[in-house]
Amino acid sequence: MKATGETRSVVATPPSAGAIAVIRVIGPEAFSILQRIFRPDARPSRSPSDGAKPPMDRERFTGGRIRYGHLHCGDEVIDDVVVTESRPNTFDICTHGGVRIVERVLQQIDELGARLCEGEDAITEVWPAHNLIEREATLALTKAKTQRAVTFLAWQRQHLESDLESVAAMAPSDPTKAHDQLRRMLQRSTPARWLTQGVTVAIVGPANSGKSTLFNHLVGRTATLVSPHAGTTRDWVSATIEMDGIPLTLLDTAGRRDTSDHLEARSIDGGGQVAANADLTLWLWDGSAPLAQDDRDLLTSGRGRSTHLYIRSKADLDEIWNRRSLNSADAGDFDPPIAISAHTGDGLDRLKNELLGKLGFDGWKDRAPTFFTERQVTVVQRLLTGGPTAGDDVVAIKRALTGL
Ligand SMILES: Nc1nc2c(ncn2[C@@H]2O[C@H](COP(=O)(O)OP(=O)(O)OP(=O)(O)O)[C@@H](O)[C@H]2O)c(=O)[nH]1
Ligand SMILES: [Mg+2]
Repeated sequence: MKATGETRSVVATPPSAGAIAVIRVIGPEAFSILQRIFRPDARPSRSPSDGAKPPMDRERFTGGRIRYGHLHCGDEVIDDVVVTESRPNTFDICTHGGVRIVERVLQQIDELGARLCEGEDAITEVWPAHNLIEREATLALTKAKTQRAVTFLAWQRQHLESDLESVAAMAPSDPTKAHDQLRRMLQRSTPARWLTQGVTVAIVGPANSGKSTLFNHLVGRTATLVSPHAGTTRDWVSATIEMDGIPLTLLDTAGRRDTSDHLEARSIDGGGQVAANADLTLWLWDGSAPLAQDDRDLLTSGRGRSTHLYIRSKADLDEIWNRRSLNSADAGDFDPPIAISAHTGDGLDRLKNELLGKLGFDGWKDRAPTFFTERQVTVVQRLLTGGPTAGDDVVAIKRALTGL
């Protein structure tokens, strides 16, 4: 992070072609740098030091005034620009867009002593944060993939600190209640991470069970091949969709079966590994075909996974098996499979609802206090492990979370 006493620059607009770009110069030397490169003229002069003009007066920027003029690099006029002092010692130079124009201006500013801020520091220079929670929300907002994530993060940015304040205020008189409140905020952190960063859902199951058909249906286009021949999907295929405002990356994998085909065996292994790292797995079995012993073994092995859903596909065809027809040893405590037909659309709404429920979005509120970064979760977990003690604990948590 840059020292705040240092004069620095930041490009507030994306690094690509565009009509305009905004370069911000911040710090004690910002105005003197501007004086050396900017001439507030209607027309370009030969150089900033030519003629008998006195140096530019700071008064020109008082009251948030916007000044039109020319940016000079020695004798050369780089661009015509508008400049304003958006905060004390913070000047926004609005140039014409274009990567090379911006590069040229930055080079000039750099030679005069302003160091370029990039990455997260650049974001918080343009969108200042008053505490660590605001900073984390700001950074997450710039990467938000859906409107729902924006609603959630904007709310946390505005309210989470004051909610923590209320919990800290209640803690001395009722530490148990304060700790319970923090635990509730903690419980929501996993869905929060999925909402803000995205969740990965893999579709796995025996060959020919309809995985790719379901994948295409959820993605809303033909993104992967479907055919009546078992073993169609080889490489795993991924596509990112938005499901109820949750950014969701779907993975279609090669169907599992015994095969002597070396390439197919590698596809099955590779797909299995990708699926093992997914946040949630959809296990898909063809309800219109008899279950082979391998399929039963797969069903059993899937049982241990914490986040999965069982699906019985091709529900528009005659049902050959269902949960009741599995023998009791196999069936055990299986969640009942969700019957779907990707051809008729039956069961797909239920599948989406159950999927969102499994991810923790049943009764979810975007506008409720939630810890939404790994740092926040670690801080709270570490300090909560002591159990409900005096209110000092909660005050310490609030301090650690906000950095105030
Ligand atoms: N009747 C009916 N047929 C379906 C349904 N879903 C898929 N199928 C058919 O089942 C066959 C296999 O579908 P795929 O989606 O390719 O199956 P897969 O599981 O991806 O197969 P592999 O990639 O080989 O593992 C195709 O002929 C599909 O048209 C369904 O809901 N109803
Ligand atoms: Mg397939």
